[in-house]
Amino acid sequence: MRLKIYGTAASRAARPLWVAQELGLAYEHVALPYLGGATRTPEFLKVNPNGRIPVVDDGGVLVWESMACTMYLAERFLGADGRSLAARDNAERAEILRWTFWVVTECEKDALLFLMHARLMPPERRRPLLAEEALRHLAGPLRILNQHLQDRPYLAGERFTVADICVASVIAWVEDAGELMAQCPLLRDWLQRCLARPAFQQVRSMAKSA
Ligand SMILES: N[C@@H](CCC(=O)N[C@@H](CS)C(=O)NCC(=O)O)C(=O)O
Repeated sequence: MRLKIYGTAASRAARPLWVAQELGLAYEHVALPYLGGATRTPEFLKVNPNGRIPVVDDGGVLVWESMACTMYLAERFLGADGRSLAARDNAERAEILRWTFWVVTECEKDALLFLMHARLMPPERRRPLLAEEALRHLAGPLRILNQHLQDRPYLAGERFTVADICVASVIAWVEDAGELMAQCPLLRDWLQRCLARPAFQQVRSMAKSA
């Protein structure tokens, strides 16, 4: 198959997989795990010298970095119904770029700290203070996104775009941080709208069965 997406759905590969599912793309899923050295073999290092997933291979064009993979697919492909997740004008392009860079630089590290230390790591290795501190750091940026959502249902305006996928896939890591979500009700509702989409639900069930 011409299009391949490398990386288990239980990883940042969920981001490009979500785009592929939204658009109904035909792709081969090479569900490499991120533990156990599968991303560090000489063969995979030729695909991504960083030794990380996800990677999109579009007929030999290799894209790594999850947000780059996600935006590449959205720019490159339309859905079968002609639907696009990419920018249709400069105003949408500005929203997609700024919120995607924002979530990676302002939110991802803290969201991941919370996920690891409050949810994923074995209880004896968790450091609850790190998880609490991460949520405190996130409160400021998430209030800004909450405010942005005051007069639009999606990040770029009236329609769902790749910006929603890039941002929701990070904020989903703190989805069940009840107090934080209660402080940002518009963001909480937007996140639920995004995560309820059939394409995301498909990716979530792929992750559960991984
Ligand atoms: N900034 C990178 C981070 C990629 C990353 O850390 N991927 C993890 C899985 S979510 C991985 O491949 N870990 C395996 C390793 O580092 O050996 C991106 O967004 O793609």
